[in-house]
Amino acid sequence: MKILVAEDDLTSRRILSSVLGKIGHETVETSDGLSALAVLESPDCPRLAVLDWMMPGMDGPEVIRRVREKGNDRPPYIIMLTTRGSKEDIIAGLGAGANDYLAKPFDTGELQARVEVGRRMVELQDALVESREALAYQAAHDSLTGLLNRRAILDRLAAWTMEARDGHVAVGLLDIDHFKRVNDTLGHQAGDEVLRRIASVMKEFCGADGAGRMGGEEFLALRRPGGNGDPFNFFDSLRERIAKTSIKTETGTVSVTASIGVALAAAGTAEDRILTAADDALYRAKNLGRNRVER
Ligand code: GH3
Ligand code: MG
Ligand code: MG
Ligand code: MG
Ligand code: MG
Repeated sequence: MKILVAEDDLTSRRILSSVLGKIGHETVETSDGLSALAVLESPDCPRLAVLDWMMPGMDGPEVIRRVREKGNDRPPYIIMLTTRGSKEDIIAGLGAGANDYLAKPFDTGELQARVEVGRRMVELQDALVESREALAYQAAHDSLTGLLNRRAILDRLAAWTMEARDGHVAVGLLDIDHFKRVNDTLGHQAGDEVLRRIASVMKEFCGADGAGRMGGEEFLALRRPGGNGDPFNFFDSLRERIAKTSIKTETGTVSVTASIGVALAAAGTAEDRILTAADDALYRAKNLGRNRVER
């Protein structure tokens, strides 16, 4: 693990580095508070730091205070080194945001043990951050296709219409035509494969941000304001592209068509009004023979 050693005294700094090196850590050394702060605020910041109390430029507690103020998804674990043994200083150091402290002159075994505690804390924290990120991803994405799920794409629509001000977000509600036949003739697995392929075509057209699965074989495609040309043409080329895509599955090769209902959403338009308008247009597209775009 990479560890910052911030200590102005050369001899102590070298000893710290060598002790930490012996238990397999790589150290970054600085001899003053400001460069310690710069290292701790860098994007590739070490996850663990041993910080001297008294240093030129800025003292240890002030460095810690600034690092904590700034906030960080993965905050460094900081051990304060101090010659002062007084309770007040320990309280001040911990109050500034240190995780632990070690009195100088330090005992090698104790330093290694405290760094080991720090390493465990950092690993625990990283695991928590990762599982939180994984949960957030799962909560926003459809597991079959990897597209945004219904709630996430509708949130995106709301956000884009808010940003649109005087433009419109074009909304295409897309439903695969006679999709039931794919399941009936080639099986459910093949049906799933078709859904994944359609999803990837939609991603290509709308970006991962602008494509979502509403449920079943129904998708939502968004186009931001300011895109070139009529949104109708945009959705019609999506429709055409889908119709031309031949999809290989384990049980056979198939192609499908889709019908799309288009509606325009301006800032302040209620979500259910947009969806109703798109749904009405989709209904017309189905009634007029499918494989078409209506608005
Ligand atoms: P229409 O042109 O009128 O839309 O006809 P359709 O057959 O596409 O529509 P219908 O609503 O009758 O059938 C949709 C089918 O989609 C029924 C359902 O079993 C299937 N389906 C929904 N979700 C999934 C899924 O995740 N995987 C697979 N394989 N099939 C699904
Ligand atoms: Mg010092
Ligand atoms: Mg249907
Ligand atoms: Mg359908
Ligand atoms: Mg449907």
